[in-house]
Amino acid sequence: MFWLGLVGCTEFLVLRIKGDEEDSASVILDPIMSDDEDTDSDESETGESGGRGSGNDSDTQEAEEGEGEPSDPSWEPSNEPSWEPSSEPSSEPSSERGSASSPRAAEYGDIIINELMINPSGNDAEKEWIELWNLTEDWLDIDEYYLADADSDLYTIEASSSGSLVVEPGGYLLLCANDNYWDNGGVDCQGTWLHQCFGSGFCLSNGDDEVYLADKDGYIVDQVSYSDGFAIEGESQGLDYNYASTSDNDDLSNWCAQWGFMPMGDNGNPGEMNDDCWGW
Ligand SMILES: [Ca+2]
Ligand SMILES: [Ca+2]
Ligand SMILES: [Ca+2]
Ligand SMILES: [Ca+2]
Repeated sequence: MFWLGLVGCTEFLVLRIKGDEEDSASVILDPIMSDDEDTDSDESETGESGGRGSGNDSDTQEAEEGEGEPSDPSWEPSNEPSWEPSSEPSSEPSSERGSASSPRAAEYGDIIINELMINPSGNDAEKEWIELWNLTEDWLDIDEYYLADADSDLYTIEASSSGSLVVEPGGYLLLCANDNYWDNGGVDCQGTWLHQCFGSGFCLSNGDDEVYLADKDGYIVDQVSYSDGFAIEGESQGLDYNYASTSDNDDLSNWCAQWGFMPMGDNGNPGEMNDDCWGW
């Protein structure tokens, strides 16, 4: 558990699980005020919190609960979150059909976490990536959405170019630690995150970890939690395309190492349909 962020924080985020994943937008990430553990220092004094100490070069994190959805609701960012979710509803009308000229905001279940390069060969900070898959017949937009985990990771996805976080019906979208094709293993990326395993960025731990995709208001769009041993170095893990749903991707037995050949030598199917885990 990370307690690094405890000191000096007047505010932290809590993952609140309101129901199971079958409920639309069942999970919301909310800021709440802490009135028991915090000191009286103001928010500007939180620089002493975690993220800049030594020992943050490891890509592994302490074991938590193993598989399944996180049941521990406590979430304490290790430094001051730059995230101030609005209480206002999303400006995009959710009932409107997304089109190429007017994509709609992705909601729960619309787009799923479909493939993860957790432990690339070489430098993880340059070569991790996440593939999302749009399961709808609409054009979807995830601009200003978040990547987070149950610990300290929280980061607003950055578009690689204007409008790049719009994805066509049935299309794939690649989020990368580094969008340089020649450095990241040969992946065409539409969005990036700041690779920090401790601190204000986001990373895919090579041990156990969680991946949350949350919308602008902090509502979970999809989440996947994986256990230690899930990642294989140099091979992405992909969801069997026969099990493409927010709930089916919670079951790690529906995932398998991908065997597509990436340009720089690792295995994976970024931007392409995943392998059928049971077809051979
Ligand atoms: Ca990693
Ligand atoms: Ca993480
Ligand atoms: Ca899920
Ligand atoms: Ca893929």
